[in-house]
Amino acid sequence: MSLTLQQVLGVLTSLGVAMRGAFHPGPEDGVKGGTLVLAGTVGDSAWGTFSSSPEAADGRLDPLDRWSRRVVGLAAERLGAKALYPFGGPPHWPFQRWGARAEALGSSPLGLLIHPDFGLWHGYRGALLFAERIEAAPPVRRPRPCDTCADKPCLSACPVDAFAAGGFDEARCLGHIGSAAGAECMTGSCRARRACPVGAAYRYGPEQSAFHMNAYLAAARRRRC
Ligand code: B12
Repeated sequence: MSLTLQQVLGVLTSLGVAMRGAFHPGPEDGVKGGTLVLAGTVGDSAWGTFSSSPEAADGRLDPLDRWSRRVVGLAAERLGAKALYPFGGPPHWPFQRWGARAEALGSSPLGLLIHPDFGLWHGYRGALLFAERIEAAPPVRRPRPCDTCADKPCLSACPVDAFAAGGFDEARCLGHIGSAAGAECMTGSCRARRACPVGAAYRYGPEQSAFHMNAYLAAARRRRC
């Protein structure tokens, strides 16, 4: 009997990961296979499961990436798929491009993908690549919220104008969040991201925000060493 998307959803949900859409990759998607299913998070959907995991408590580096490898890896094993991850590069798998193929996502001025309901508060923990073609309807296209957002508060909320030049000035951001003045960005999450009115109900809480911001800062410092 052939696999259904409902079965994939069942396995991912049982492991605490959200299914973030599926599509049939073509040559432009950089992978060969019949179906790619994305796995990730929406708001705090996996926060409880992750924060009570052994990886979160063992004090070793990159707990969320190691948790993702275990959980998405287990799903792949159970379903006969190959697991791919958003981290571990470069080179990086094009998760944002895949995400936009799989769900009603659009680009935002911050470089993060925006969802009409979840806003900027979502991410990816892995993908399952299946050799077979699993029945998957294309995502229902919805208007991109940024197109009707006149004020674009995301572009003016950063205290050090890291988005002023039309891209993301990472050095500016890091200089600020690594200093005492950046404490609010660390615990309250990126102020530019928070300024977006879309998906406010999905905003990360202080613990989750601090975790992600610390992970980002620590990874950036390691890259520089
Ligand atoms: C390298 C990287 C970074 C770099 C550079 C990011 C950049 N802006 O260029 C640094 C370290 C700065 C970074 C920071 C952050 N990142 Co980052 N990052 C990545 C990573 C690992 C690879 C991206 C890449 O180079 N892909 C290779 C290209 C070829 O893939 P692609 O999908 O086809 O790339 C497309 C997009 O880049 C897009 N694109 C290019 N320019 C622009 C501009 C706009 C406006 C948009 C919308 C898209 C876009 O077009 C490309 C071609 O289709 C991805 C994970 C992944 N594997 O995708 C996460 C990822 C993009 N990051 C993510 C996040 C959450 C962050 C942070 C918020 C971290 C945090 N604090 O929590 C910050 C925010 C920075 C910002 N505002 O841009 C999420 C984004 C989720 C989402 N909602 O879209 C991802 C997908 C990781 C994940 N596990 O979910 N990141």
